[in-house]
Amino acid sequence: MTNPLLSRRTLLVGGLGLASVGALSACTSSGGNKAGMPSRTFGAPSSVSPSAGQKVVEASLTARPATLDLAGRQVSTWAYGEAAPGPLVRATAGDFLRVTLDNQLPADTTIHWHGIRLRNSADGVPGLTQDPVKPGAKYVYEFTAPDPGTYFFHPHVGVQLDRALYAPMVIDDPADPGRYDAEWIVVLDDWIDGTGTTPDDVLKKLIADGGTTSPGGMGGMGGMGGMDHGSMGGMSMGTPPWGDAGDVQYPLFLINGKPATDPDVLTATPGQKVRLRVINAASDTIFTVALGGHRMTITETDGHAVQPAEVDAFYIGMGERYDAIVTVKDGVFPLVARPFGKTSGGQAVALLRTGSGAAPDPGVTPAELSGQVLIGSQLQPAESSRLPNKSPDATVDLSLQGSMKPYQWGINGAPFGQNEPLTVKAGQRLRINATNMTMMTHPLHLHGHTFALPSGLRKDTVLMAPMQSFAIDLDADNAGDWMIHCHNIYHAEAGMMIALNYVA
Ligand SMILES: [Cu+2]
Repeated sequence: MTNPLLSRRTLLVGGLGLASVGALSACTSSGGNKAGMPSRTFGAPSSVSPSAGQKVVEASLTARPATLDLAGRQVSTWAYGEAAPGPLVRATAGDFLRVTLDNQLPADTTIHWHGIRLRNSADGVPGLTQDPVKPGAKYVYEFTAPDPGTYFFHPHVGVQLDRALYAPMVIDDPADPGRYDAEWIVVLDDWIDGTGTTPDDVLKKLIADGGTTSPGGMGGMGGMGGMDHGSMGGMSMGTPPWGDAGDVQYPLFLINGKPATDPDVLTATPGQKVRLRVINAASDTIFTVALGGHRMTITETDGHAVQPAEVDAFYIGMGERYDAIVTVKDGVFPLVARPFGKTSGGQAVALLRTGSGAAPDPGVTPAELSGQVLIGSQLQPAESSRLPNKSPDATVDLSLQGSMKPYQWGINGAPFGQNEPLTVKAGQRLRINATNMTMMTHPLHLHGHTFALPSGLRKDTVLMAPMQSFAIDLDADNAGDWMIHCHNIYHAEAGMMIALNYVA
């Protein structure tokens, strides 16, 4: 308790009139249990076996320090192996996955299988579903992946996601009609690790820069405390509603681990139908994604089919996934992911090459970026993706709260570890009245389930604009203790998380 950040944090939390256990204590290290979390221990993972005839897909991942070459710039980081993103894990819906994590990091870690409706004990949340995996230790994740779709995985410890600890995961649909000739997995990231700082240092600085006073007192948790941070320009007419979209100024943005000056390239043949699987693995960046010279037909989000929507571009929040089909033209085209609301670091660019031609400038602005830009929550669900018609059996409120100054984020009046877990009974249709009471946009993510927006659109991660509300419904069909949290990893680590616990 000698850490000055922690002691000041304790004071701040005390200002909430709440118990002063610092949920942020974990911020000051890369691992370890959060103070304020239930002090549960789990031991070895419970054993589970594949059922008769179930195909077993095995993989192993070593988390370790690595040096990456980002267009000639060497950065020290932590990775799954020697590259960012880590290796693709791919299976077919219904397969049994057995993935061994070998922790060669100098810190505790875990793996969370983002978006997968898996058994609770494989969900990768230390203190809630498993013990942290210690340095030098191994942990075997065994689970069935029931639903096809585009997913990814990453640690659920500290701000480790903002290193290179992320990789795509694809669960194929055995009934897929095969409407495409080629596939391009596109993983977006914002990069700062090893550029003179680390994500842990970034978080410390955010907290330090947040100061000790809250405009309007800890009314801050009431919600409007972010008003002083940046402008409200994003709220004006004709511009997207994300308000002040990020906390961190990144020096680089990556597609498939590569900066715009050394872009990833997909080679295809003119006329082919290419399926894009776009994953936002960034920690603090909403992107606008466009493919120069093409319109894209969005077919899925977060693994769920939508009514096909042809767009020029789309927004993608941290943790979201969008699948699109594009019939490719002849030439060389930039796939651009432009960071929303960031004033430095340029943009992420990859290339689609189907013919001859020079590569576009790394700063290229495809006309599509200023065309029709989809806000994903406005998609309509495919009929096959709808929840059955049913009235809610129970309703709970979920209020996203906090501010930049002080740098303090929470749900339902307190940071994680001090807020009261939401509860649900198995078999219930639960309605969560979610409201963003802050002046920033937050991607709200639910573990182990997906939810339906009022339109019926199924998601596991949804962007909530400042002061926006959604009534989201879920079927409680996967018992356990689960997280609901903001997928801005800095907000989450600062407390913007809450548990959803199944109760008898
Ligand atoms: Cu957030």
